[in-house]
Amino acid sequence: MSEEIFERAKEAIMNGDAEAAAALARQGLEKGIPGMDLISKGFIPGINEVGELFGEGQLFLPELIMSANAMQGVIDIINATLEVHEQHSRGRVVLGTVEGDLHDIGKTIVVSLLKANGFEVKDLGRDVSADRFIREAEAFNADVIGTSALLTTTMGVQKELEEKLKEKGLKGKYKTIVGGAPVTQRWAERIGADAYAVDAGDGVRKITELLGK
Ligand code: B1M
Repeated sequence: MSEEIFERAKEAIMNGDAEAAAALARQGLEKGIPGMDLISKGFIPGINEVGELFGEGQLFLPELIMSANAMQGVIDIINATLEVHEQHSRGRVVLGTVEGDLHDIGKTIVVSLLKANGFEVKDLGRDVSADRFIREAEAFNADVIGTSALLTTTMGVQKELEEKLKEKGLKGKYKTIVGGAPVTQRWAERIGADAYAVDAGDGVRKITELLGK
């Protein structure tokens, strides 16, 4: 049963059918399928396939936008079901998508999962400059700065952040974690980030490790 819902969820995103995607998200939740499973096993494979077809020139921007909108609707529905644990903060994180980059679907999933796991998170949204990450971390008294980059052309902002933290003598004060489809462990090591996460669950694990909790 779950497999069928995952397959239909993938198709709904590929068809850019926001209504069908929302209905499947609700149906899956009603059947007791965990929200994160619906996202990672159904909807994400759909948007990844769309990305591949777009990259190959088989889909065009309007279709990409329709699929992205359908994905956003589903994320909103599933986020609303995640329980937020606010009693004992496990750490303070500022997180955003880097400057020049408007891809925020993955970042929003990471934010939700962190909150659901007891972290205090300030979501800076998208198109966030290295300077602003630092200003916000200072103001929020953050432990961790998390950056998401989806374009090979915007990954450089993650490097710029490391450089600016060093320049300002703040490198040891905040732990940094990087993510996003083109980002790798190797990139994290190259720029001197403290951690890399492949997906939202890995983000929670890595931040927990960084804070020694
Ligand atoms: Co665009 N886009 N897009 N896009 N888009 C990609 C990234 C692309 C790979 C598609 C392709 O060509 N195959 C390509 C980039 C190529 C490259 O850089 N070499 C691309 C392009 C070219 C573009 C435009 C330039 C297209 C144009 O205008 N001609 C344009 C750029 C706009 C801009 O940013 N300035 C553009 C626009 C868009 C939309 C607006 C239509 C839409 C985004 C809507 C939105 O986000 N609100 C969009 C989409 C949807 C995609 C794809 C298809 C899907 C991205 C996504 O949401 N994935 C994408 C192809 C792909 O990545 N497969 C593509 C699902 C999401 C859950 O995954 O974001 O990877 P992801 O997040 C994951 C992990 O990476 C990780 O956890 C998340 C959950 O598992 N993670 C972290 C992410 N951040 C993390 C941070 C952490 C930890 C983990 O800690 C800090």
